[in-house]
Amino acid sequence: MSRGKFITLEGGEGVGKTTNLAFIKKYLQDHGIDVIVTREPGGTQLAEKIRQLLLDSSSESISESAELLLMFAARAQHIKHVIEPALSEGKWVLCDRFTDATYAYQGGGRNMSINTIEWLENLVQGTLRPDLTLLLDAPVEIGFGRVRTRGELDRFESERVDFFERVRQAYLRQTALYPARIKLINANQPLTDVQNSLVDVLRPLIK
Ligand code: Z5A
Repeated sequence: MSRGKFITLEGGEGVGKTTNLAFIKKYLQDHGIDVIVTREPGGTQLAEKIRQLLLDSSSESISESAELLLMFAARAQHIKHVIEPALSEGKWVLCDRFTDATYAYQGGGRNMSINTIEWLENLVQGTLRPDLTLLLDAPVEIGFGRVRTRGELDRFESERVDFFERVRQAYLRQTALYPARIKLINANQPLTDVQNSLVDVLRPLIK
């Protein structure tokens, strides 16, 4: 049996990851692909507990190093218990955020060392990298406008606009570094146009 494909969906707040995840799942299933959908931080019992700790805005302040290590701790569990087993069984894995988010939020947003992130990436993932990453990109204020009416803000959502500007720029740097893997999708257009762009990228992969 051939190994499944690993697809990640990335982008800043409110760009439409959750909305488009459901669309991509259906598109792949309609083409006969066995796909599981998961997310980071999270995806296993322990990793979801870590997610709660990371998003809780009422907890004690979390140091930048602790945040980075918790992201990778959750990722280690997720890879071992969900991602690798599914890929080995020939299933495709569609994941809402992965390590590009660490480069963007901890590297870009928090200005943490890229070398340290790379070191942890190699330690935790070995050779595992996504086959395809779809980066939904939109100006920060567009994403904010779509989601800031949802009520209480989590620990990341409470960050200021300049934090999210750095996140966006870091995502764009990742895209420039890995153009074959990361495909930039303009998320600042009507949903049907975003989804047509997604299909254009996905079509060659399922042939
Ligand atoms: N994080 C990190 O720091 N480091 C890491 O390594 C990882 C994560 C893995 C949790 O992420 C936090 O973890 C995240 C980074 C950090 N924090 N932040 N910010 P998350 O993915 O759970 O949280 P999120 O990014 O805040 O997700 P979100 O706010 O739910 O956004 P979204 O999923 O991209 O958006 P959506 O829910 O699909 O869409 C939002 C609304 O816009 C909704 O009403 C849609 O109907 C609407 N929408 C979507 N597309 C369109 C278009 N094209 N036009 C108009 N309206 C649209």
